[in-house]
Amino acid sequence: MSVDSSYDCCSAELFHIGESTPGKAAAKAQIKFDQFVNVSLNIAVTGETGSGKSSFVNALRGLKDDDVKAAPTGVIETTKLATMYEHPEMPNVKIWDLPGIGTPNFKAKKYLKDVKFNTYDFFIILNSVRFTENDIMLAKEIRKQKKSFYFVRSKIDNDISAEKKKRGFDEQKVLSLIREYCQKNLKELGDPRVFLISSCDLEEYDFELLQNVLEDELPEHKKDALLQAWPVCSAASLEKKIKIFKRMIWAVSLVSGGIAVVPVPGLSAACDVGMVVLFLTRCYFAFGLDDRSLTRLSEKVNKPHLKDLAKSKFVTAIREKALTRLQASAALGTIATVEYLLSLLPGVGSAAAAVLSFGTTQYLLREGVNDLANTAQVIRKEAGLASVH
Ligand SMILES: Nc1nc2c(ncn2[C@@H]2O[C@H](COP(=O)(O)OP(=O)(O)OP(=O)(O)O)[C@@H](O)[C@H]2O)c(=O)[nH]1
Ligand SMILES: [Mg+2]
Repeated sequence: MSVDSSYDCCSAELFHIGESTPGKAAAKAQIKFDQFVNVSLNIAVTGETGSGKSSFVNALRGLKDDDVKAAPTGVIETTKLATMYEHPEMPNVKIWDLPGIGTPNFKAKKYLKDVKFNTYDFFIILNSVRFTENDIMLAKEIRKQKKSFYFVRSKIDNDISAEKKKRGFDEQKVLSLIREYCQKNLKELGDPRVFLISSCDLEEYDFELLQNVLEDELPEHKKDALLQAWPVCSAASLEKKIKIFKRMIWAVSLVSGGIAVVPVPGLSAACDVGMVVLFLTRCYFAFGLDDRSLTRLSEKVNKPHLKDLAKSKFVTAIREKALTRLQASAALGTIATVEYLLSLLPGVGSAAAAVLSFGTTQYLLREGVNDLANTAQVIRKEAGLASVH
């Protein structure tokens, strides 16, 4: 693979994105990249007291309830104020644990005002039994405020393990019954969908379906934020993540690729090497290759050796060289880190890092994303989880 640093190497890309000059293309790429790492996504999790809100917030953040940074959960832990939890690795994604709505004199309008409803992109309304008058009142009020809501019937694993003990147990039948029962309560809202979920096991039930529906309904620029942060819950969800990272390679390469960038006012000026490192590090976390995700997966499938598979060139480099706390900050990447990453590639001199060319950056990112993607796929396979057919 040639790593030509000249202008010409990206003319095909310029044509592809419909820009006439490198400067304009780079400015467009910079906006794309800035959106990719910085667009805010605020998810509100609400519902009755004890319905599993805090556990769901933790699950969305890839945390177990007993992790240090987890939202407190338990039979007597009650969330009384709206509490914001940043996604641990993607701070632009914020998940809000809202107070329970269980009181008898619940007033939806006041509740929404108190929790500052305008902060959120959408609401998830949880219930672990059946949806009640309060849930319905809240949904109506959310609709009035022109926001979206999604009903989640939580703790499905409890229902399944209770039903399993009965003779003639049929999981699909049980799930259909729960779904119908919940939907019957929600008729007056026009038959909204109900997602059956267990925060203890995101690979099961409707968690992936919820991801797909959110993806369909979110505005375009918010989708990538959702896809990066949403826990890997199926082979298809991993594939989607791989795709969005591959799709961004052109933008990162253009901006950090030695082309004079027209300054875009108001955008964070992520420096060249910072972008490269930030991008690959995000990819590493999004694919679930970090220690915490791998430990969680190993425990779930009872295969302690899974971590031994996360030792490819780039996975090791990213794990060792940094980079546990991700901010869209130029300070994050150092020339030394990028030089180190480049040294993993055959045919690229380390001095190249001082001025990254378009070709070099694209080569580095392609190799990096492929290496991380392959490793994540191999680990899924070894874990015995379903793969894409
Ligand atoms: N089996 C199972 N238990 C769950 C699940 N989600 C939550 N729980 C348990 O249900 C209990 C209540 O969960 P929380 O997440 O604290 O509920 P909450 O809605 O935040 O409660 P409040 O803050 O008091 O309103 C805890 O003991 C959780 O461990 C789940 O999906 N499956
Ligand atoms: Mg709580």
